[in-house]
Amino acid sequence: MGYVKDLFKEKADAQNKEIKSILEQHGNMKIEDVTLAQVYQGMRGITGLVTETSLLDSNEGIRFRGYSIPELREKLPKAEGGNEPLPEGLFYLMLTGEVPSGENVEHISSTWARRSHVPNHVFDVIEAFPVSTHPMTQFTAAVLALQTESKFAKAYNEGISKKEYWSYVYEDTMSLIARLPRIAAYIYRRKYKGGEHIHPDGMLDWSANFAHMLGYDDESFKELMRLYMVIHADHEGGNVSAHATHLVGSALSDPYLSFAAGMTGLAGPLHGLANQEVIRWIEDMCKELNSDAPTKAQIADYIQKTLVAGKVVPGYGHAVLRKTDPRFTAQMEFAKTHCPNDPTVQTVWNVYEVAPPILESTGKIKNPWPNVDAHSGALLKHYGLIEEEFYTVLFGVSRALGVLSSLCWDRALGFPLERPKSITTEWVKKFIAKG
Ligand code: FAM
Repeated sequence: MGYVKDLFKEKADAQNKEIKSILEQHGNMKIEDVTLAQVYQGMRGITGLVTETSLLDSNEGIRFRGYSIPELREKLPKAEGGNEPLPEGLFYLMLTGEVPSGENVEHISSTWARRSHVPNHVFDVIEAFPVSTHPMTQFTAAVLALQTESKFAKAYNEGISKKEYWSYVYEDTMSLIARLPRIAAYIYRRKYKGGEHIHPDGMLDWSANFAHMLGYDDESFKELMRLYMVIHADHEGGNVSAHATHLVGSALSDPYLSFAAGMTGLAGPLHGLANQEVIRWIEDMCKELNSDAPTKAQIADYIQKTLVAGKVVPGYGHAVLRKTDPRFTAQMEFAKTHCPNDPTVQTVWNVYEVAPPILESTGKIKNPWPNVDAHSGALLKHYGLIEEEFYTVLFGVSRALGVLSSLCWDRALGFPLERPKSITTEWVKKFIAKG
């Protein structure tokens, strides 16, 4: 057993003990009341899940095991000559709760490089789709096709003790994360580059190899990929992709099946697909105005027009956050260093100045500030990755780090089948009548 796996098990055993004692002493403690409005309105603000990997504060943004994004950018090991954190390090942190050394990160990198082989039938499944198929559909189908490789499913089938679940989920997690860049790059090159595929380079870190297989060998694009893979990885447990992965995993569906569920959720425009929608919205605005640098007044008019048409302004608003998303700020800082004069980047910054007061003035939008998706497309476009339909796949590859390390915790902590109670409006009416 590898030392990361040993360390994870040690941490999980300790956590299990602690949870047992918390529940013995405080299991009946009430943490909040639930209103009917919350039940009808997307369960906002109802605490109902435990996710150990990260915690979201509505004003401060995400913290991974207690560390904010600026702290991660400082503390996590970097590639040689690089300034951005390596996502392998974030995975290690989310899984074990410890900040990794350079050596720990190299160990994860080389494990993933070793396990990155994708069987041919997965490519056959991708090839069976018309090229025009949305990349997220191809991606999710490819993950399902890869389920043939699940060690958990095989072991379960053969009959294993509950105590061993975590071990097979861990193995599947490591292999699935290792394989995702190859699958994603294959879909990209098939759809947009005439099927001219690029072989992996086993000497590169996970993100740099991904960039390489996509066809972008520029060092600063590799840095962007490292940052991108870190900031999109996890956003506590209630968001659609994390919650879906966790929910499906609770039925003991293996990590491939569970992650595919998360990805079908990420593919929705109110969640991960928003990064595609943002760049389309900006491009539609530029087309309509016949300008690649719309003025702030023009942007303000276009926002009003979007709202009047009954559409959302993509990249703005959040179910939990109430301030500018630090994932937006991290990308803005990256852009200030690498591409401050890019016209799309400048438009993103102008939208940031103009949009919040307009959204706030509607009186109903709870968070008028930008989220992670408001910035990412402009950066990708700057480096030539202009195919916006592909952007959510990048988000998905990154999201695997968070939702799968959480799945390891779910099984190591022995979490049961998730099954909240639902009610009908008829039930509600009777409940109200009873007073
Ligand atoms: N533009 C226009 N209207 C918006 C809006 C926006 N950016 N954000 C919220 N609203 C509306 C919302 O549609 C709702 O309208 P109705 O009452 O008419 O249904 C109202 O404001 C209250 O919504 P809320 O309570 O402020 O937000 P929710 O918690 O219901 O929804 C989001 C949160 C993210 C779904 C919503 O803000 C939105 O649709 N934003 C645009 C899409 C987007 O950027 N999604 C990405 C979120 C992201 F961080 C991620 O998951 N990757």
